[in-house]
Amino acid sequence: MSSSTESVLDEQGDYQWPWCQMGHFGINFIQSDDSKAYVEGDLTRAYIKDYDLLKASKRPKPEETEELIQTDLSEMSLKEDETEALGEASDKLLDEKDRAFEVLPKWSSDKRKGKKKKGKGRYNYHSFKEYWDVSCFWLTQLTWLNDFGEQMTEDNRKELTKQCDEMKPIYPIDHHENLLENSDYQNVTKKMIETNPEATFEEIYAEHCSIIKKQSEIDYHIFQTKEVTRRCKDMISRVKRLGYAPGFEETQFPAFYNLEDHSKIREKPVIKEIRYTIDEAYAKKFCGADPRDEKTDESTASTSDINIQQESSSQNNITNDNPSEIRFNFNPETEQHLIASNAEKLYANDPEISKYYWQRYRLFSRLDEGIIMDREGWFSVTPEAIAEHIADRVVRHNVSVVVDAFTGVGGNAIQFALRGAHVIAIDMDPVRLKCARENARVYGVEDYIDFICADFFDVAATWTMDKKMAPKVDAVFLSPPWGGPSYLKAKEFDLETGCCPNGVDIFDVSLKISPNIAYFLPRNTKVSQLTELAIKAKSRMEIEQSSLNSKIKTITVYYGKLAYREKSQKEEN
Ligand code: MGP
Ligand code: SAH
Repeated sequence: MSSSTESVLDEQGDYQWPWCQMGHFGINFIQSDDSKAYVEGDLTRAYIKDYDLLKASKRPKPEETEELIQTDLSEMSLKEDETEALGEASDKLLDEKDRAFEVLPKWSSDKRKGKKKKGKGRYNYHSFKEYWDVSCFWLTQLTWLNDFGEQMTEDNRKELTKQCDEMKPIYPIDHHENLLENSDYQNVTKKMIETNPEATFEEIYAEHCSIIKKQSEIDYHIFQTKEVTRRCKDMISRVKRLGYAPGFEETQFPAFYNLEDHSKIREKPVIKEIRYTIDEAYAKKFCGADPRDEKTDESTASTSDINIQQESSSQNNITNDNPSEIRFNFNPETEQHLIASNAEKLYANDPEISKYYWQRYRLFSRLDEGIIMDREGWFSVTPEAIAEHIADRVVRHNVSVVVDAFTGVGGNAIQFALRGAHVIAIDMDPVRLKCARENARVYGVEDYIDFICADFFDVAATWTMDKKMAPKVDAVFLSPPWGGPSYLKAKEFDLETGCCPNGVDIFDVSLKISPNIAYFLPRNTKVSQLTELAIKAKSRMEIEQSSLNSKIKTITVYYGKLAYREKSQKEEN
């Protein structure tokens, strides 16, 4: 696919299912070693529907349960006691009446350029320089007028008052809102005049400007800290309204740490600056609809603390300790418990699994043609429509070889292969890998998939140590175990402790194989952790929610070239 075709497709979000970009963010971080990092990304959603497959699964519940989610500058004069304080020097200055005005730089209407920013609300200045450019005339002249206006002629005083009025920035920082009431901005050159009565107006004016600038810079930074903290909190509440689990902690916001304090060990990257846009229309549409609070659209949803992996191993009566005993051929006589279409009876007393049976065709539309699954396969296989969408997204980026590092029963591997990719399918569980191969046969794509029964960490280590052993990999897909169906019990899913193996370690190892990673994760995974992965990958990111029949089921996080990029951004690079 040519890159121009690719950008057109991506720009449209021209996927099989309706897709939208709900938000965009850019965050500057300071990491634990004081280094800086920038992460840019998008929050998106794919609206996938599979009502037909759900219907065919003969759900016992009625259809309705599907529709769930879902400064008047009046003349200023020095007060009497302040005028006295200026002492003899002031008297001398009074003789030279208009020098207090003439020393000022010539005003021209050009200086207004860049001052007015259109739009409502606050303007987010990018730097002190930007703020100073917009406000220096007003800050220096108004304070000068306040300190020396009495020594000007009536006309000049009026003229300067008018200019100051016109040059007031639309969005002054809080400290400058009532500038002349702020003691930090009154009689700023008093000390200089007292210690150097011979000082000329030129010298006094230069000192005046320098002091005003220094004070403004201090106040600007205090203001910025408050602003960035406010923006952090605001972004987090909006992200929550979209159904994500933000995962950021207050200690990561500027108001809660001291940037200068290098002695403090920071455990997590802290936010220096944050910018975002969130589409309010989407935020409103799903306002208050935390998908985790919603009822399920499945029949007998329940959760349990049972250690699913142990159960699975005992049920299959196979351990991974002795790979030489593994038999990869499926025997329908002796392994009837794996046949998916027979599972109703097998799992009749196992509500955790029977709920998946009652949505079985959404897992594999060709389930009755010989699909096989073990217990863990049932609750961890990616629903077919979601797997189709992910495959479409991954393969369209000139991806011909995909590593499916946690293949399971093959839900994703099959869809990558169906879209023409060559798949390297890895799983350390021989029974599940056997299921994957059998299922790939049902879909006619077994020849496009290499099955490797091994620990992904071992495979990755082999490929990393010996480059000759390593295939050319275009993308890595990750769908590790989430610790069983109880992953939704916690408000926020922790990538490090929730995934087994550790989800951060999995990502680190995958990065050594390819920068292009699609990470399939629980919908309540902490956005903060996903952002930290993007810092490591030095890549942009996209967190895509898979909405299945209006319910957010899962998220897929794309890194590297798999992440959404607007056409204009593509052209820039
Ligand atoms: P789910 O637990 O069935 O959520 O998982 P749902 O349907 O929202 O449940 P409810 O009780 O809130 O109604 C949804 C999907 O996530 C499953 O169909 C799987 O595709 C995927 N999934 C679930 N688990 C527990 C795992 C897992 O451990 N690993 C992987 N890779 N996918 C999983
Ligand atoms: N996407 C799959 C489901 C994956 S479930 C599908 O659609 O079917 C997660 C799988 O990861 C399980 O099958 C489990 O056996 C496997 N797994 C867990 N740890 C692993 C490891 N270290 N290396 C390889 N596979 C692993």
